[in-house]
Amino acid sequence: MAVAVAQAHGVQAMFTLSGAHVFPLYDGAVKADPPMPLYDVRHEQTAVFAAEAIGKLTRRPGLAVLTAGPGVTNGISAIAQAQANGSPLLVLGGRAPAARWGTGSLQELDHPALLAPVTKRAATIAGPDDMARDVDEALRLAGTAHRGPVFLDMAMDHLFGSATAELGAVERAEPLVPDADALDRAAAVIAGARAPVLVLGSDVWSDGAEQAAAALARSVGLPVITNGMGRGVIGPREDLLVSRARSVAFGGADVVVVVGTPLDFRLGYGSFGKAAPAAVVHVVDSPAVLATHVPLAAGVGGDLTLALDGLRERLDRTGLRPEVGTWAAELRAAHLAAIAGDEAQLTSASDPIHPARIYGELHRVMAEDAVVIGDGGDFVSFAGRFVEPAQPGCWLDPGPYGCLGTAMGYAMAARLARPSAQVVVLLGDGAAGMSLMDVDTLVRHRLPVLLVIGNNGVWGLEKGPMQMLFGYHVAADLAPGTRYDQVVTALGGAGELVDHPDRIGSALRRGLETSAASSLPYCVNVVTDPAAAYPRSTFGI
Ligand SMILES: Cc1ncc(C[n+]2csc(CCOP(=O)(O)OP(=O)(O)O)c2C)c(N)n1
Ligand SMILES: [Mg+2]
Repeated sequence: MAVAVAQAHGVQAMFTLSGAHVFPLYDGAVKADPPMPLYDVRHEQTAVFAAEAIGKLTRRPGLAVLTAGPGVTNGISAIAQAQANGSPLLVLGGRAPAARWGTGSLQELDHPALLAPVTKRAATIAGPDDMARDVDEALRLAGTAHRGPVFLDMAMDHLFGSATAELGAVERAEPLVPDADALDRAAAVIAGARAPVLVLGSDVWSDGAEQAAAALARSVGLPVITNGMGRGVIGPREDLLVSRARSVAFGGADVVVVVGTPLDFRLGYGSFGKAAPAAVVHVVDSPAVLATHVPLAAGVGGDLTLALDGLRERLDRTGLRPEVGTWAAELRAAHLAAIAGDEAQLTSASDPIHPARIYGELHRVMAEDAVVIGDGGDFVSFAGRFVEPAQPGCWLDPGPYGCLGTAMGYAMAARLARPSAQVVVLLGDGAAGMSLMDVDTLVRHRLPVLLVIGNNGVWGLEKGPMQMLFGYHVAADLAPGTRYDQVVTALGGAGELVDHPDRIGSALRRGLETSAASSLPYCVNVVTDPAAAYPRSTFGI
């Protein structure tokens, strides 16, 4: 019944790791018409990360099924990440039998108490008769802005019971109409700007507002900085994109309009402007996530397409001040200068290999619709700088929760959600250790992806900062040159070690071709220079 309800909501796959507490859910998946494919993994975090990434990529809730006790607790980091990312997700958990509760049965734990802080709702389904209604409500809640994870568990004796229910059609929720006065205020602030910047974040994509966002930027000529899944809403060839001129833009802006992302550490907690503080306009998909920790010149909460179209219509009537064009041109020039300045690193012939060279080579082999996944520290920070997605919905980073270990789960989801696109997974060697065993899952389920490891033999993003803060470092070294490619090969995939810059390009090409031809993962394990740390001024704390 749960499976039928989930299918009615568009759920197409179940990610799980076996446990007797949830067998009836497998039975339901296998016997559903059509059957729901099961992707069985080697660690529950991979199941939840995969379901989360299905939510991110398809904008419909993903489904993970976790067995009672340790199955659920193993999934918690990924659930917390889904909460921080606003990813639509349903996690169904097994639960020790109700009839034995409190008497010491295997894996007895009251999960909802543990899950409540990291979900939109965490509850126990009271009995078989409530199953259809609760799952339906959970999927609705998870998929309604502001999106996020919902957790439900069901006692084993109830789950093995039976009930009947009428399944109604699933209607789309009505979009939340943003307040007209708030839109007027926001438009007035923008119309008075001399140096505005528009920031487009993940929820622009999640809320399906990428066209409205691009239309607003283009119609009024607003310079744009993108982040998270908002990357690619304005592509690299458009003059409005100024992401690489971030510090100039945020330093000189008098108005910053932030759409679809929180005013968190990634955006200086919402404080912009060097000489004078910039006025901040926050536009979000739900009033519940409007920033409260900084003064806002205007705040709009509601459906992002309606909000952005509403702003565009108001601004089209008034027009922006003429100096905005000069400011936008200055930012674009700074953006292009930063890109031109990358060239030396992207083509670096240094030996040991500079990680930037890997990105220089990737530029040559990556298709515009490639899904790029980053799981690691410095290696992924370099990716953020050097990889500019051409389309929205193609960039998967961990988001503000920053949990390492997403790689194989996100990779599974990307392969399933985008069957014909390249899937390029960028891994730090430290991060790789957290999910590499799930290469076995990619192999068993024939999910071909390219794994590129920036193997610097250190937890780079921790080693540098500890050295800077304490003058020494500890607990930051890994074994140098570990053959992660051989791990992938041993698990049934293929791969190779690259230790010379001139061999990166051909290895990447081979990896893409071999994985596509064999339907297996391929690992290009590049030994990089541990001294080539990502230059950073803040640690996000
Ligand atoms: C689950 C988890 N544990 C620890 C951290 C802290 N952390 C952030 S970056 C990082 C280092 C990552 O090292 P690696 O993947 O090798 O990438 P590198 O920085 O060396 O390129 C660590 C340990 C984290 N973000 N998530
Ligand atoms: Mg490393």
